Amino acid sequence: MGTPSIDAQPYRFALPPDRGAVALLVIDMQRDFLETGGFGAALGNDVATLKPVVPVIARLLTLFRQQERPIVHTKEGHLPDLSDCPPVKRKRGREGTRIGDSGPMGRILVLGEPGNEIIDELKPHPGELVLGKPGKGAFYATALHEMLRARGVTHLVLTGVTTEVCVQTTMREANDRGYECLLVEDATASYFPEFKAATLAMVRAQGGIVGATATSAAVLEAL
Ligand code: TIU
Repeated sequence: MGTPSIDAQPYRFALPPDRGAVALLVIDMQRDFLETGGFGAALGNDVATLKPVVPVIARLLTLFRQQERPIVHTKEGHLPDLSDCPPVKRKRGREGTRIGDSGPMGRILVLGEPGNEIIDELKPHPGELVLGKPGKGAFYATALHEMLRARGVTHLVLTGVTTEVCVQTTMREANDRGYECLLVEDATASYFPEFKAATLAMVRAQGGIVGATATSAAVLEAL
């Protein structure tokens, strides 16, 4: 017996015949994370690191729209009174740049503020679900599971930022709820490239313990 390879991925994301069963999840592609003056920058990150995924997600959106498959956009943010923000989260970070504080794009990580808007390049189209979420995971304290079940969605194609925070948390939540999950390798980014690489590896290790990963080229081809 040798050491098991962390790249081993016997798990296959097999496409169901029903087009409507495969949804594209675009996680937190909002100004807060991708533009200067938002939450990501306030945490000390270089927001330019995330930019390369924008055209890749745009291509996936185009195909899902053409094929009339379900699309869900999420936006991380809290209610203006911060009643859905645990104090432990609010007290983290530097004074003046914490959740709820005022910044160049409005109040940081608060729903409805300019920083909470999805970036122009990936603006949702009418009819697509846009979901505010108070947690890192998109299923926590939201109706996402019910919304997906009501539409007959069984398979999720995950994209967005950041890989090891909101994307990975959401993928783990989805896996535990019985969804087939595929993370698109070049459609997700982290401020820390090594964390992205580790996330992709841990998702697909152990026979796909959390799901599968694939390039956008492979996804576009398969669809
Ligand atoms: N800080 C960080 O990497 N991410 C977040 O706080 N939220 C998301 O990942 N969306």
